[in-house]
Amino acid sequence: MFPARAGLCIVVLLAMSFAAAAAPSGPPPMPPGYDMGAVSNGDFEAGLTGWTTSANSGGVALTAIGGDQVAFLYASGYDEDLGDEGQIPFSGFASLSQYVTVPLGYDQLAFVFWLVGDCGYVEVSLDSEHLFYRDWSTADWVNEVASIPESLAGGTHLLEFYIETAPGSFLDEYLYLDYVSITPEPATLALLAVGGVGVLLRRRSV
Ligand SMILES: [Ca+2]
Repeated sequence: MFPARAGLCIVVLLAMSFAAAAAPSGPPPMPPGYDMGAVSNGDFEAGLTGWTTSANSGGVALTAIGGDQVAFLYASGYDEDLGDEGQIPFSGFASLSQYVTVPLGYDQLAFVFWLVGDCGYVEVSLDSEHLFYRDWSTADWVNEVASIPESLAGGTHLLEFYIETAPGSFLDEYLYLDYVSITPEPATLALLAVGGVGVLLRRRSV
């Protein structure tokens, strides 16, 4: 599957006449009522503090867009260290991760991203559960919300954002990321609030 995809990417590359994919022109929109919830430094305003980075070519860095700090993952389509000999097949990757403890009732992973590059993919996972996948670029910031399986609530899991290039595509993959949060769904939040009020009422009546 990958070689076919790489071939397609080379065709696309030629067809596009090396037209560069658009990078973000302005800062990401902050989701309404944004709350990091269980994630540490999910808005990257403290740099990459709390996050662990990994990459085999290219890397993970931080960049400011319109004064807003966003994580910037990039993977190279070839290994510069190996020169021409290392170009095919080669698959570059980069990842950004942190361990999160998902409180009971917290069932929503939200983030804002902009993907540049059509020859690789981005995947978001909590341990072995894949919560999100995309292999085509975006033309703007995307406000994404993924459901967290109930089985993961109450436990500590590795939250990972991962990008990888297709072997032999020669193309790089870039992910701009901001406003990562793990929170209850608004409906769940209302139930939790009602539950909280119930506890208060019970305490008062004692
Ligand atoms: Ca930010």
